[in-house]
Amino acid sequence: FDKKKEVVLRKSIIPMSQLESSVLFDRDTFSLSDRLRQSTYGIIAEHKRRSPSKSIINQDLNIQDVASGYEDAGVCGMSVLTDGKYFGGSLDDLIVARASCNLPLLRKEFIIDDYQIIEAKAYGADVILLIAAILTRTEIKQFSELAKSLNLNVLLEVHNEEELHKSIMPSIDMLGVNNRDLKTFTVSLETSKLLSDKIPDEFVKVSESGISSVAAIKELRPYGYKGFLIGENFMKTDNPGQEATNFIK
Ligand code: IGP
Repeated sequence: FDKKKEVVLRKSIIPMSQLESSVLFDRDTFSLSDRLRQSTYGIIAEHKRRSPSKSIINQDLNIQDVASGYEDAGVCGMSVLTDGKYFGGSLDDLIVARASCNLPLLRKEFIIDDYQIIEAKAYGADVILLIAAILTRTEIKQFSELAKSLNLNVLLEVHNEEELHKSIMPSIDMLGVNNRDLKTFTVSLETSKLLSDKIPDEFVKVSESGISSVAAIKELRPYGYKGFLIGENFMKTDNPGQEATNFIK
């Protein structure tokens, strides 16, 4: 897992104190969980150029156009992949998205260090993702409490009951059930259905991955889901914002 090495190198180039004195670091953030609670549609639209499961999805778009297209469509938030190795993203993508829209932005990243949370805020994110499969309960507590102290929302991602039990704590805002198994890449909406009643009501429930139709969302809503994270289905088209409008009417 060379994320650790990457973080060590990044830290040596831009020290944490420098990030903390940046213009974006000191700003009011948008709350994704509030928007999802109030929304009828609950779409979180992702920017993703490629993925380990599908290789290239779309390399030809400007992230400015994608961000403003999603905003015009009326989505609740935008997820920006910043991992370079597997997803072809970067922190530059995040900062360009920040400059292009006023949506709550989720930094989609494998977070394993406080430094990445400071980075998330300094590059314009409002929300961080924590993945239960790669973190201990102690780490989840440390990272989510740091995020809360910076006024960032926390989306905690789980794939099974064990991960869910390990992760429940008050510093989490939203619980995301990933329908994709990160080890085998198989996708099943049943994962969201099975875990829904195990998630306490105070958390906003988000269903993530493999959602490719309005029918799928209609199927998941009765299970209490208020958020739907959609990437590939939008990004595989020439106009992701236009495709997103089909999910908001
Ligand atoms: C989006 P999809 O199937 O609509 O493109 O999925 C999102 O859920 C997926 O990109 C994702 C992800 C992650 C990526 C969910 N959890 C963790 C990287 C890391």
